[in-house]
Amino acid sequence: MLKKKISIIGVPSDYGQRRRGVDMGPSAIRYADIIERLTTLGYEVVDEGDIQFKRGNQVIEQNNKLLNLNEIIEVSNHLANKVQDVIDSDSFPLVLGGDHSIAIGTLAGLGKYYKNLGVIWYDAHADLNTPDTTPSGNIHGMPLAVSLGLGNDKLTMINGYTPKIKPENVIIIGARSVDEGERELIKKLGIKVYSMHEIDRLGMTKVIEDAIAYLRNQQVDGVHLSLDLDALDPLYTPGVGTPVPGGITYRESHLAMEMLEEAQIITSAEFVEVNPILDERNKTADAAVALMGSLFGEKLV
Ligand code: HAR
Ligand code: MN
Ligand code: MN
Ligand code: MN
Repeated sequence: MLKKKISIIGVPSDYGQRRRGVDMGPSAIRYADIIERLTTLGYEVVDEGDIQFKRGNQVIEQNNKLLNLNEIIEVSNHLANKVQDVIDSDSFPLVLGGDHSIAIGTLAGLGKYYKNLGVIWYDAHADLNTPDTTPSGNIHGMPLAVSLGLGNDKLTMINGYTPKIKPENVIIIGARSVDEGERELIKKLGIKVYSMHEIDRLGMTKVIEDAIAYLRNQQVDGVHLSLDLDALDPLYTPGVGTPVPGGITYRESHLAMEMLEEAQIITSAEFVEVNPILDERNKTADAAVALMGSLFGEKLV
C-alpha cells in the first residue's frame, strides 16, 4: 500500500435503505478483527471510532423519492470532514459502512484532494439512480450518480462543490442488477462496466489488468475502491440487504484485491452493506476483513 498508516472510520448509518441492521456493520467488522489483521501486516492502524450523528428511527415518509434525505446530508458532512482530517494526517482512509449511501460523504471528502480521482465501484448494482429514476427512493441506490453531480442539489453539493468525480474515471465491476435509467446513464456518460458477463468471459485477471491499465491511461491522481459486499455471490456474503444471485466468487474477489495491491494504486477504500442481522455467524464481516487483508498485502505463503 502507498501509506504505512491506516485510519479506520466507522459509519453506522442505515439511512440509505429500509432494512435495519446495517448500522451495526462497523462493529461486526471490528469484531472480525480488522485491526489485528492490518497491524500484523506492519501498518500503524488508528481506529478513529464511529462518525457521530443523530441515531434513531428512519423517517420513512419524509420524502418518498429521497428516503431520510436530511439524515444522509448530516452523515455525509461529518464523514467528508473526517476523511479530510485523515488525509491531512497522511493516513489511508479505510471507511466501514453502513449502507452504500455513505460513499456520498467519502467521495465528498476525497474530491477536495484528488482532482482526477479514479473510482472502482465493486458492486452488484450500479448505484446510478436519481430521484427521477429510482424504483425505491433508497439513497444507497444513488451515491455514484450523486458523486458525478446528478440528482438532488443538497446531495450533489455536499462539502460545497460538485461534481466529486468524472464519469471517465469510474469503473464498475460485478454489476448484474441495473435499472433502466441507470443503463441509459451508463451509455450516455460512457461509464466503463465489467458486468458479470465480462467477468465470466474474460476472467477476473484480465478484468483487473484492464481496469488498472485504463485508470493509468486516464492519469488519475488516486484510486478509491468502493466495495459493496453484495458484489460477491450471496453464498459468500449473505449478510447484505439486497443480495443478487450469480455474483463474484470469494476467490475471484481475493484475486482482485491482490492484484490491486500489487499495482499499488489504491489510495482509499470503503467496505459497505455488511448487515449482521441478515448474516450467518458474521460470515459477511469475516469476508470483508479477509478481503481487506488481501488489499493491504497479505500473502498466502
Ligand atoms: N437499484 C435499486 C435501487 O436503486 C437497488 C439498489 C440496491 N442497493 C445497493 N446498492 N445495495 O448497491 O433501489
Ligand atoms: Mn451533527
Ligand atoms: Mn452499492
Ligand atoms: Mn449493491
